[in-house]
Amino acid sequence: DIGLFPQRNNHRNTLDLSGIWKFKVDSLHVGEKESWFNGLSKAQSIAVPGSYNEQLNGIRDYLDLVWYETETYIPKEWKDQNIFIRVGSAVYHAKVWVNGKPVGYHEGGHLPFVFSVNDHVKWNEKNRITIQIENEMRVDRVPTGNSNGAFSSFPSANYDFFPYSGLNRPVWLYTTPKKAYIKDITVIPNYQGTTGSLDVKVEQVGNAKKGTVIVSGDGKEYTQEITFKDQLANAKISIPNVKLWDLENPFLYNVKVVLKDSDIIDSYELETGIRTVSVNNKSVLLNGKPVYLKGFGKHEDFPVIGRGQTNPVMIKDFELMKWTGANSVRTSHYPYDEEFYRTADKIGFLIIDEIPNVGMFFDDSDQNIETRQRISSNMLKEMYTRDKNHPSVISWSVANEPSPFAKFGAGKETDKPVVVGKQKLSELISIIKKLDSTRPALYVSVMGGPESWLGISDYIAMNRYYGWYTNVGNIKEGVRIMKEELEKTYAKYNKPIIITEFGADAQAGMHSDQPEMFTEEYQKEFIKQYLDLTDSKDYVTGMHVWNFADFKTGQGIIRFGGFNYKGVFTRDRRPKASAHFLRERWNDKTNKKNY
Ligand code: E9O
Repeated sequence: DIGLFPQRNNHRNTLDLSGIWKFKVDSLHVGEKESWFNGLSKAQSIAVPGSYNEQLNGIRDYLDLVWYETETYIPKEWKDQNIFIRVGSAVYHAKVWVNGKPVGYHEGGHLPFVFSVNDHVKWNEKNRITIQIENEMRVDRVPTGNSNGAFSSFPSANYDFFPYSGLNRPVWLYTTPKKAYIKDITVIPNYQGTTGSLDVKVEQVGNAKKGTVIVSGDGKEYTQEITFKDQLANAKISIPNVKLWDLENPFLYNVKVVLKDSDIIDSYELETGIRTVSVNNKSVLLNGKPVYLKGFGKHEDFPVIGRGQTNPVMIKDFELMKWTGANSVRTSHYPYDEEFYRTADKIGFLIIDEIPNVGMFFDDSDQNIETRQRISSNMLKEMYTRDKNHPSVISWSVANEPSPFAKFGAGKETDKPVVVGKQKLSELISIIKKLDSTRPALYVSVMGGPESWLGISDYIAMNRYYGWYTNVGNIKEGVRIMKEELEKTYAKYNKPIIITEFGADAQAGMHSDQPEMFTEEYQKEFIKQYLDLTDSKDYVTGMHVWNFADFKTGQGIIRFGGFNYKGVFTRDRRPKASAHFLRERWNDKTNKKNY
């Protein structure tokens, strides 16, 4: 379960457990036998949120069992409330105990999970919260590790970003009313002419008869009474002279849901925008108008903190993206912290939201393929539930760079991994589209992968590096091949195309008169020539540079110092030449792509 984002109001309360926790490595797997959930002895101190890898000495590459513990009093005012624990993200597998009693477990990083703890809390004394986590690199996980795949690295993963582990996001306790409470709210925006509408679906736990939905924000209030049947109720709110959510004016409406019998039992508020997203044969459309997606693939990545939630860095990254003239971002390669989406809603930024399904392959045992598929579809449901009400989210990505084979390659149309892969990816796309008919869905393709897969996306997403990983050192030849592939793909599918990754490593401060690999000049030239090419193609609906900033990788021979240097900013967010170049290019109003 995910639950609505914790909220404090007259009927609900929250307690953010961020701070210094106890921490202990359990490399011998004795913790459960020795009942470490009854109290960690000889523990170290560690900050939550934050990846553990770089906080403490000697455990950078340690991905096996670890234990976290904190203690807290629970306010006596919470006595007649439901109490839940919510973990923002635990990478990868987590088990939770409260006062020594198991309350649940969860598989998969980067998505929140919630357990009821009503039966286990104590009053007038401290409550012990224990979380056991492990992040082993295994082939039956998403993303996969130890697959003997294309990336030869240590730790051995089928992707390059460092497998930062632990409690990367805050842990909360929160309450809801006992009698009945709002479990979920789904808001579907639309408009006709100048009249906006919000379809509000409310799900409760309990037996409240009635409720109210109140929409406000433009100085007026639109109210509708709702009646529950089987714990579900619907409102359809009509808003005259609607203020649409768009990039220039990301207008947000406040949606308040109230649950009541004779008295008010519960309430919950969220902010959302009214906008539509669609696709024609050339563009992604926001409110019916083509939008050219300028931006980046990113990572949640910062020295020492690792993948830990850091709001100052998150805000800074949006500032820098805006500084370059970008309007969009893909949450490569996992859903980001929830504050990221709340900020994008407010500032008017577009998000392609991606599950942690990176480097998937299909030349494996049926059992592993099925296991990973089950985990991926769960992740899709969890991401949808968490992020569905954000106007900033314009598309769902079900996978990054899946390949029929662990070692890349397209294979033949009839090869089993090609057939099975296409079927599994199509299934993921149909799962998310069944949940959400209001947003396009796609998977992000790797260069050299099967052409026959490309058409399953609503718009085609390509990661391409001709002139870097192939045609090494030869940008001109790389761009020629890129051109050929673009033209061929569009002719075949007649769907808009976004290049979701293109870029080159550059060591900040390394220069050459003629562009040469790893210099700032080469990176800039690579990006420039790709943009020059795609500016002339009206069906290219977006260009996302890989990457926004340099980021930590595992160790490998193409990762000097343990980093991927494809950032247009350094890891400490200083611009390289290409960041300045993009700023000029993407702010140039005479360029017809900058609509
Ligand atoms: C995924 C991203 O997370 N795409 C990779 C990025 C990279 O820089 C990585 O950081 O390595 C590029 C994949 C390129 C695959 C090349 C295959 C060549 C076969 C023809």
